[in-house]
Amino acid sequence: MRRPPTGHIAPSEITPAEVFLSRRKLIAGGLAAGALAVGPHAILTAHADGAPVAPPPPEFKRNAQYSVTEAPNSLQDISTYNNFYEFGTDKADPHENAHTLRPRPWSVTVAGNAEVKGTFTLEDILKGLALEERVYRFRCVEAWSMVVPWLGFPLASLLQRFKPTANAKYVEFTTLYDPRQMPGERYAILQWPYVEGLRIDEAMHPLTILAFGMYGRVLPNQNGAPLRLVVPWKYGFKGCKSIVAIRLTETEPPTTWNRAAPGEYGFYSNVNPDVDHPRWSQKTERRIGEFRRHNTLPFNGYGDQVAALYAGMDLKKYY
Ligand SMILES: Nc1nc2c(c(=O)[nH]1)N[C@H]1C(S)=C(S)[C@@H](COP(=O)(O)O)O[C@H]1N2
Ligand SMILES: [Mo]
Repeated sequence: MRRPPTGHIAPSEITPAEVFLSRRKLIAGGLAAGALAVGPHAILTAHADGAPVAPPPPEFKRNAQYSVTEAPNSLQDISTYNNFYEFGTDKADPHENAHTLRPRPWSVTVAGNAEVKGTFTLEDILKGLALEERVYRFRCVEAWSMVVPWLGFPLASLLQRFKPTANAKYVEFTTLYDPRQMPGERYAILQWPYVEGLRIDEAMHPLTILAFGMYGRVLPNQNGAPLRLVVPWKYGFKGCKSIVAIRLTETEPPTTWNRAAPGEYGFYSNVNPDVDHPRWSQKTERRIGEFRRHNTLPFNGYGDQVAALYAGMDLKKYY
């Protein structure tokens, strides 16, 4: 039985990824983009009630090796309970306000210690990259968690194209700065633009992805369209949204939350139940949509795959 959609997800937020991608093909082939207009009705019925949608289209294979088997949160949960301070500090604000972001056309500037640098369109970035679905655990430093079926590609496969030099020890990511599109940037709640960083080996790790979509569709604006970082063994704030610049640096880049509160948020931000936040415990987490709390796992459950990156490091000091 089909029920009317109860969510508030605007059709513009859920352009099917296949429509975006095939539109590119058509434009390349000289056809008008308008020929592919998809009615809001067709899109909404696919997401009625915010329930998990149809399986991803065949060109996006799920990467089982890098996916957890836990049930994903609903699209409704993932797209209405957000942190994106550029659109307000309440969890519901980004969903309500992020319609002012224009994720297309978009470009990303690559700079720093790399042989190949410059400004690339989103289409250039995506060209030749195989999109994969990866179901990852997501743990916010505020002690809530979700399971998200991202659609993306390993960051390493993109970085390799830019041929990082031997001096590229870290990677810095920067969010768009445009107060007209991101009204929260008019207020000094954080130092804008939002910046985050990884050590180069963390950036090159096969679990680190740039996400372009979720649930087989392009990202809703509030989740960081059109391209955002996802590092599943770290707290969610490492996942810089709406990225416009990637810089390969020799020294550890400053990061937004570390600048705002250095005693609370470190550069590494690895999920660690044994290092409490100064104001709350990190031992357990509330899975959004459930009542029972889960125990938080070291490295968010990805320890087998990533603990070696930190061999010999005191993770209480480098939190
Ligand atoms: N530019 C930017 N990126 C950001 C944030 C932000 O406020 N601005 N919030 C971070 C935090 S604290 C979290 S938990 C995740 C939330 O991602 P989600 O809304 O897709 O769940 O985004 C991270 N990336
Ligand atoms: Mo977060």
